[in-house]
Amino acid sequence: MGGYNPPVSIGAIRPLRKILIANRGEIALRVIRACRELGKATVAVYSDADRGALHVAAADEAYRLGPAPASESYLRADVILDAARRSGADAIHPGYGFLSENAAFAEACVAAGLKFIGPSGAAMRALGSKTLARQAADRAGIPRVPGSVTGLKNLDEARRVAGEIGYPVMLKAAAGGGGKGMRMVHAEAELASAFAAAASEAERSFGSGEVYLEKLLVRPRHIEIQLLADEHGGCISLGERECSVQRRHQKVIEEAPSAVVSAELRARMGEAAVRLALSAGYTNAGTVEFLVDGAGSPGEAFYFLEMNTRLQVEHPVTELVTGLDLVRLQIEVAEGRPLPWTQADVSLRGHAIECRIYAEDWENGFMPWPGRITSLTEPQGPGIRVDSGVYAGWMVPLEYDPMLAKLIAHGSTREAAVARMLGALEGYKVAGIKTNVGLFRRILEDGEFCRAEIDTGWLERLLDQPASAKQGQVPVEIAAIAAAYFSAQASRSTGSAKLDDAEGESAWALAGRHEGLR
Ligand code: MV4
Repeated sequence: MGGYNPPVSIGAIRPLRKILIANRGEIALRVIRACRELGKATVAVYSDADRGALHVAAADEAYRLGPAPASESYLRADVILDAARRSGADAIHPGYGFLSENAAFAEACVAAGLKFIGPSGAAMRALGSKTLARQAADRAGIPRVPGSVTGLKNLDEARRVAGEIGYPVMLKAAAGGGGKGMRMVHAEAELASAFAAAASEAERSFGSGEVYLEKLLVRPRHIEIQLLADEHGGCISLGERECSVQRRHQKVIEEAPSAVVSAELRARMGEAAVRLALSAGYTNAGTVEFLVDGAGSPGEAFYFLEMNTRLQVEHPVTELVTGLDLVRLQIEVAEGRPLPWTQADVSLRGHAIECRIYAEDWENGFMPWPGRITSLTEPQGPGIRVDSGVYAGWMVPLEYDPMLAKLIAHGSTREAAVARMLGALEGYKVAGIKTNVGLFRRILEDGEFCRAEIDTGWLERLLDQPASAKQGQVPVEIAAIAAAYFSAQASRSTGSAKLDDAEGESAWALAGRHEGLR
């Protein structure tokens, strides 16, 4: 899967002493934890809404940024840089979101004598712009979704490109991300209005009305490759994540590895991702997104979509199957350390699934549900990880993304990970606000999901069906593992940990019961 590790002189290594985390919530805690393991001092920053937040208490020092709105706090590069100056920090970790993909901020850090823990501003620009990234993919010989590689000058050009590649097509904002500003166009009659709408939304949302156009892949799988590049030309790929379970371009469940990507396809996508990163002088952690238009079998085609020049929310699933600490590695790479291994050393073990736990009423239009958490029980146990940013008594603010935590389950197989996740969800109790915990039970108990028969439109189709109408059959092996989990839990509470308790139901009987219920 590519990768090159040249010798490095020790003088190139510049240890970091104190790191400011320019973020909040679970990712701020995650970075603080890695810094602590490395013996680095930590500086938190916070808005008025986060005065009582966990990351403020967890850091060695904390500096107020300003009022709650992100535009007056976590997006205020000047105030963040001032906090770095006042605290004597020598580096900034941006986390994800906020300023993490802002090239000007990355360059302002460097100008202020700070190490930005991420790629250079130049690399961010070259690969963070969707059109520039598509041009880079062409130069690197990486297959991409057919369509334009520059912004469309006008409607006539849009009509010409769409005519060449054929409908349906997808209009996208060059400065966009995460699907915002995308417009599907199924016929030429729809193009004029869609083009105008996409351009104005792009201008409003991203400050640039540049729009390009691609062939629409119908029911593809969304596969992304995790990369790690050092500052000496070393770059490796760390396997893929499947992110097809999305709602309105918001990822809901991510998993690693993908159930359909073969080792051969993984190697080809990994080599392409490494080639793209090296072509732009990319360093630190990054993710290359692809679409796979089929079952992911050997020889299957894949298409470059875009690159995310930051650490992503879903990085824990990659950490669990590779055994690596990506945040720790980001910091070590930022210190000038060479990657300690080659591509051949990377191996994947087991299967990991992540559920993003949100404060929202998922049964009523996914309405965000800020408010006070009056009690909280988070699951634990073998193969269960909770990256949480909240606590009982915490007032979930309405100014930010309402993600409370990420629940990740790791197992030896996908079925085992699904069953372990179902058990963990049973143990996830949040009172005082509504959450989407119930949504995951609905997804993970669905037969199509259990058989990995999913694509980027699958969740929307599932949610369009009334709950009673969908009688997905949970494969008996998953029901049995989940039932064994409940049976063990129940017997643990009564003192006898047996799978086949005389008073209770055996795991297989439970499985049958479970099977019969759906
Ligand atoms: C696409 C696509 C199909 N065809 N582009 C969504 C967000 C961004 N990362 C790229 N995305 C997509 N781009 C073409 N030419 C499908 C997706 C996509 C998606 C689209 C609609 C609804 C859910 C989706 C989930 C993942 C990817």
